[in-house]
Amino acid sequence: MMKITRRQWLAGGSKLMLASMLPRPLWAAQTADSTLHLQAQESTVNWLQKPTTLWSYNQTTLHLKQGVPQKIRVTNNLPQATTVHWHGVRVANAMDGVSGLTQSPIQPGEYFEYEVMSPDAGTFWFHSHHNTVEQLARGLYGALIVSGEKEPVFEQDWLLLMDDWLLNEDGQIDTTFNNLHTQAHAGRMGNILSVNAQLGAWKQQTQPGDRVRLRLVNTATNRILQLRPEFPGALLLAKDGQPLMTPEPVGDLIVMGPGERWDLGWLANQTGQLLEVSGQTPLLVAEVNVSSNAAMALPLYPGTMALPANPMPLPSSEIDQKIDLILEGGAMGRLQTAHYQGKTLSFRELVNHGQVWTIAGQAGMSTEPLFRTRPGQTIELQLDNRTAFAHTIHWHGHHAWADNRWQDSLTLTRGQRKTVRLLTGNTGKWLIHCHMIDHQATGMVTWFEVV
Ligand SMILES: [Cu+2]
Repeated sequence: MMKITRRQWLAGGSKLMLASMLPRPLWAAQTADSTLHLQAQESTVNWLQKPTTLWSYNQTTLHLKQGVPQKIRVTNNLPQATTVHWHGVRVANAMDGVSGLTQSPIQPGEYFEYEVMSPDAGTFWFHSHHNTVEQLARGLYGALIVSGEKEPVFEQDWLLLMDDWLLNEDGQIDTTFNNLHTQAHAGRMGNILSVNAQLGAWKQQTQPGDRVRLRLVNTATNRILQLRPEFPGALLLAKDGQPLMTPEPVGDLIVMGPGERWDLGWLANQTGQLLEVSGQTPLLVAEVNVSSNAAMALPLYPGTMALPANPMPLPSSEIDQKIDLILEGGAMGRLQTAHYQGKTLSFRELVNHGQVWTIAGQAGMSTEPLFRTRPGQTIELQLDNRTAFAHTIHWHGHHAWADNRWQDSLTLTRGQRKTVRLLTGNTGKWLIHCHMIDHQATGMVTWFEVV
């Protein structure tokens, strides 16, 4: 190990002094300017009669260029440690932001410098991945828009971050983040729906004939959004940041589990709206008004709206490895036993450890990965939801081919089975977990390793 002598230290010190007296070299200024500074901090919103305190970032939307590395310095101004996960971005593993797996958490008052390079253009988001059950519920997330050079022009490019908040009678974030009974069911549900951190419907105005791109992100901790799009002629352009090969009609309902994204596109010709219909009465989420001189519907040109493909290969039909991803546990799940921290425990014993959900017979993180593989391998994941609840399974740093498209998250209804093909990419340790954060926190999390 190099020993720093007093003389070296003095020499270094005097150089430093000299440097500070000289005019700042241009490259230093450029370096400083190109780093994005993200602060995790307290903030307030005025949704009710008095302010509500949230945890948030100083920037709610980050813009990156496809394929261009971006340094992002995250400074933690919160009273507890944190990390940032770049959801859906095929980052280098050390940048994935998983506390305890890919990095140590950023302590209060400290910072961590991420370098995020997205090979894909599209709609992503970022959020805390440390004590997520509390930090996401308090609002610690933002949108990450990666733009590509060859994307078609849209006169309107809008983003909707939709969230579900649980506020108490004082209008503050309810702090019962870990209620095992709730967690063994569908998870903590909110009593407030926000769109872009505002209460009430999000409204915009556009001209007839404008090409509209609408990026939908479900940032809720546990709630599945059921959205009814009423935008005539609207098409699905991309899922989880990956363009569909051919845009498809949106249909009557878009079901979005926590963390999932959809990009919609249409040619504005009449006023349209987006409703959330999971509750007893539909909630108006968004309204796009088109000035009334649009006399007739305009023809659609799906081809002109198609987003260029990202550098994802077509899925291989040759499977290198098959992995069973059986989801078990929860209320009414009849789980008998599971592995937890190297032991086989009864369901009752698991509950005593705050664990109620399992993936492939294992509750929580294991010391060994679920599987170990090499880059460029096609892994068939056989998802089998043997529980009485829906789950949104998210794989880190990768997309998997499911329902004829690349996705980083997939919602399975109770009892549903689905086979997806994951193409392994960057080396490292990657999580697979339920993005209903209450399920993740109580066992539904595992990992795989690419070496
Ligand atoms: Cu789940």
